Amino acid sequence: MAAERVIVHVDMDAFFAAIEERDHPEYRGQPIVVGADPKGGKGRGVVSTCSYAAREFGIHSAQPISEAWRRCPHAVFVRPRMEPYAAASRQIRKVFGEFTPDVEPISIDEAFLDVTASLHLFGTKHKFGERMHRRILEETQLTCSLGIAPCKLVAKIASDLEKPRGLVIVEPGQVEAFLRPLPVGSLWGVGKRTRVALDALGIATIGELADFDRAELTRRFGKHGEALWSLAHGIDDRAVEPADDAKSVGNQHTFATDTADPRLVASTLMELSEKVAYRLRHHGLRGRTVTTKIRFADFTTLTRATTLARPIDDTPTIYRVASQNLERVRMKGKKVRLLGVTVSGFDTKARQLDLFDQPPDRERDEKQRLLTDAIDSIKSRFGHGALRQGTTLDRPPEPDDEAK
Ligand code: TTP
Ligand code: MG
Repeated sequence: MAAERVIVHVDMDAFFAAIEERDHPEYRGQPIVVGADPKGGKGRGVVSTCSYAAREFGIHSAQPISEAWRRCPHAVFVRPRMEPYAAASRQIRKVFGEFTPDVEPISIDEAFLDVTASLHLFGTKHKFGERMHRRILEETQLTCSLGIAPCKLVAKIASDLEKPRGLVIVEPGQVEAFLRPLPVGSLWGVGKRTRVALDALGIATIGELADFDRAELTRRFGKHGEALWSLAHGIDDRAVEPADDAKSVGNQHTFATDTADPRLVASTLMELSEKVAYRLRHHGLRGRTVTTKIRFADFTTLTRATTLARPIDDTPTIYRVASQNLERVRMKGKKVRLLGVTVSGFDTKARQLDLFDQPPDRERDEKQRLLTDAIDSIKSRFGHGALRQGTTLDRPPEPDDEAK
């Protein structure tokens, strides 16, 4: 039998709100709500997250901001600032790297680590957990919660149990007992429809699912039923897949009709640059290489790449370099079928480099940063169609871009 794996799930506590509290000592201890502008209770949009003090009023992520206002009008309401959140995300990723190279980031504030091979360097699981807490706190002045278990499923559930600053360890022999009392909805792949169907069979908890006849589940739900039965028994072989597998972030767009219109090409390039920049920032990534891909009507495809001295994640720079790449392609009135923009060459030391690089124009950089933050917060609330930085030329909306 294969050796037991040791999987850690790390999730930051009240991530955006904790960063606001850290950066604004005057907010300390007050309920903090990060999200849309409440506009005295008339605001639209939702809560991104809130501090634990605010949760006591029943405020939570994705709740209408107007309801949050109603529940606690004296809370501190702030707009999201993606830049410091992305910076903290990069910092925690760097800390994870001190513990194992097998890190799979799941979102901006959360990751799986496979520490099967490295745990012995840190002693017991408990010592490992305490050290992770301490290192994250030292580097970011933020707290996190940890679940340590033999598989992803259990590690993820465990990290959520004792938030904030939780450390829950589930030993291999305890997995089934740990899972049994939990609602079936805690299992991966159990959405609302499955929950209703299971409920009709009298299955509400993971234990009840585990006790259910396996063949009968398979008969009713096919492969999905069998997978659920396995999960209910704590059988989850999914590997931690390191982020290094993602070496680039790119988007491409196929025109509804092939085009030779330079304005349409330029504005499409701008939209692609903006999507890529947003995704980079969302994942706390910056890259040094910008690649532009162009496919002509006859399907010939060319790529041009430029590598910069500094890693970047902002729309104007990506757009500028992507355009310069395109200028190196002879178009000669040829019709364009597809355009793509990709950023690669991710630099985990991006923040450090910045400290030594004097920006050429601080004021301009600051303005761009504020604009970028504002756009990110609008997009996170209303989706990508909501707002676009303009190229000098406008164009009518196009069909959805295909993400690569
Ligand atoms: P979560 O980890 O789900 O939440 P959290 O870190 O704020 O709180 P917890 O202690 O319960 O983990 O999400 C991480 C960040 O993602 C969160 O701080 C804000 C953002 N987010 C949104 O913008 N909208 C959402 O609906 C959710 C769930 C999160
Ligand atoms: Mg979190």
